[in-house]
Amino acid sequence: MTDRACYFISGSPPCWSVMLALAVKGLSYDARRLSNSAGEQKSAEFLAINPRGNVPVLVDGDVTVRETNAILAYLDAAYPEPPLFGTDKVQTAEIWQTVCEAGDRLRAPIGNLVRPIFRKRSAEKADEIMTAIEPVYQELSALEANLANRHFVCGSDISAADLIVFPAVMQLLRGANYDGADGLDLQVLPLDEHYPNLADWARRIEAIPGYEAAYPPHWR
Ligand SMILES: N[C@@H](CCC(=O)N[C@@H](CS)C(=O)NCC(=O)O)C(=O)O
Repeated sequence: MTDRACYFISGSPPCWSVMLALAVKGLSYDARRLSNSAGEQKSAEFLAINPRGNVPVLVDGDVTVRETNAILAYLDAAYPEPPLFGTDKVQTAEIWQTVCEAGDRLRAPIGNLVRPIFRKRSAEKADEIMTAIEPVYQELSALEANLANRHFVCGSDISAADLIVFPAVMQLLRGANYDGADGLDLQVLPLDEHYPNLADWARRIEAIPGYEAAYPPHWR
């Protein structure tokens, strides 16, 4: 029995980031899945936990935290080992910079471009999707170059930056492989061919103990 719970929607990159952080920290938790299609995040019961009605939310004993980055920072303060935000000011600056930029330049645009694919509207939205992915390619290429001589996005150790970038990249791959993406070549699969360093990096993250428990249930 644990006094820690993570409220999540399956397949949500922010939720996955938090669950991966819990895995990296080796913390047990109750994974409380909410149904987006049933609108459970807007239920009176959940609004009592988060009046904004969105996820992820971490409840850790008597502390309740919403917002992905706030949760990651909270976890690092409450459970310092292993650190998610580096051990010196230069690392901390780079990690926070990457976390913020990845939210804006990867997670948000990828979420926007895969949504029509998941809704099986990729044929009618093909031009918009292919335009929207252009800046994402630039980010992926920069990551690919960066990972040529680093094991993780901000150095030799996993950090919050990896935990934000990884779910976004995985969502893009799922979109590229989705039934509804028929006829649309997003130029990311197979990842080993398009971005081999990213593929190696993804395998390092997949090897984290606790990875399986964090994996989006409806993707299994
Ligand atoms: N900035 C927020 C974004 C949270 C967010 O967009 N959550 C989505 C899931 S990815 C959600 O709860 N959507 C359902 C809703 O807003 O009703 C964070 O990173 O925590």
